[in-house]
Amino acid sequence: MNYEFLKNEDPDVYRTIAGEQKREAEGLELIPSENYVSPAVQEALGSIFTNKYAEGFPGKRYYGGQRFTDEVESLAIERAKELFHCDHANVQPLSGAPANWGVFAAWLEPGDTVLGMDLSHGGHLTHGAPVTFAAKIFNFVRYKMKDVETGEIDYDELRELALKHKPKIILAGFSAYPREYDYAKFAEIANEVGAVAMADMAHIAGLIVAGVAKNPFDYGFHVMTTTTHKTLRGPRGGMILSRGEVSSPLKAPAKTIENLPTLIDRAVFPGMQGGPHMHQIAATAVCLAEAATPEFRSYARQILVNAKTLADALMAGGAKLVTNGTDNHLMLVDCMRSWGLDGKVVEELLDSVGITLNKNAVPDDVNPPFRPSGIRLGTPACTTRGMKEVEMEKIAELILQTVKIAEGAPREALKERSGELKKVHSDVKALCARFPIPSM
Ligand code: DSN
Repeated sequence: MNYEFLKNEDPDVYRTIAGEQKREAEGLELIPSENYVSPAVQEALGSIFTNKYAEGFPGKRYYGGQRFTDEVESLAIERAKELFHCDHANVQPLSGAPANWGVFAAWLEPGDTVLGMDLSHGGHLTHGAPVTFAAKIFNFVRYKMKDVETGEIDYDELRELALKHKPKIILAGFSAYPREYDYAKFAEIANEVGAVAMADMAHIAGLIVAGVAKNPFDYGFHVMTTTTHKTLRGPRGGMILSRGEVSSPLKAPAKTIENLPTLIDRAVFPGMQGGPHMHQIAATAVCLAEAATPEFRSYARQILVNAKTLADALMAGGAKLVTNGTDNHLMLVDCMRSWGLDGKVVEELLDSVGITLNKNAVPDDVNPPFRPSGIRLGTPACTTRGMKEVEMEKIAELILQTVKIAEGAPREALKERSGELKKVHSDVKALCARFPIPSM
């Protein structure tokens, strides 16, 4: 995009966009929840659909002028249903947290219990972390991994907790868990206690539709939430996918698992949101068509190959990974165990050489969230740029070199070593220059 109007009309905002564009182009993006959209997704997101109010759903709106909004939202819905193998898709949630709220609002009453993964074991903030508003309304009980060396979930504990607490929802999903779930076990336990089996697949939605990660719907799950901007490579947004009877959202159905699709539609609108973001929905439709292509399947396969290569190279260089590796696109390094440095220091150090990732808690972390013991990194974004195994080995080398510069050195001494950091930074820029970002 060349921003010819913005440049003249609002140079201050233009400067920030140009700055971000340069940062993205010259830096290595390893935050596992980030990615680069295609030029077509970006065009749809910047389209005039942003002008339109469209409360309601296709064919059932509260405002006139809906010919094209109906058409584009129906496209997104049908594409999502086909890709995820489900009966219904609500494509209106503004992002992942509202998508999770949509399911809670559809199915729970205040005080009801949800069984979700512990945050420090890889679960997500919106799965009931005590600081969230949801935790004030609902009762969240947490399950964990049985063994942090292998990452296996403690399914016996999960079943005991389910029998004891009688949750209304059993929630499988994560934002920092590098292994596959045993969805069949989750669904079996959910059925035993009459709970809805819900999967929050935000991180791996792209891997699921490409067939390189398991699809929870194939194992009896009832509902799945996701964001659209991570491995799915779409605009910032969310979706709720479900199985069951689809009926008109204009009439309240009985509260049965079979009626989840309609309960979810009513929970999203008018329950929680107003006008859907039609430009975002148009861009979602575009990314879903892209995700159905053979090129996207190769891309998803390469994400996994790259993640394994990067994980192996980091471990070979002495980094200690939680669960000793990865089955998906992300990995978690225990920085305290690896280098005696906390995650915040390592995040900042790597930022200074143009490598972006995020500090993250490790299981049962004794350090506080703002200075946790680990870092989280992943391969979706650099794989979009076309990087492969050889580049992953180079990235591991650059990370290890950077950390070695700081290892054992007091922070003040780092200034004296700025020449070495500058050298790594120029290697990072040289690598990035060979792999342009598609939407720039
Ligand atoms: N913030 C996202 C992540 O980084 O995993 C999840 O919402």
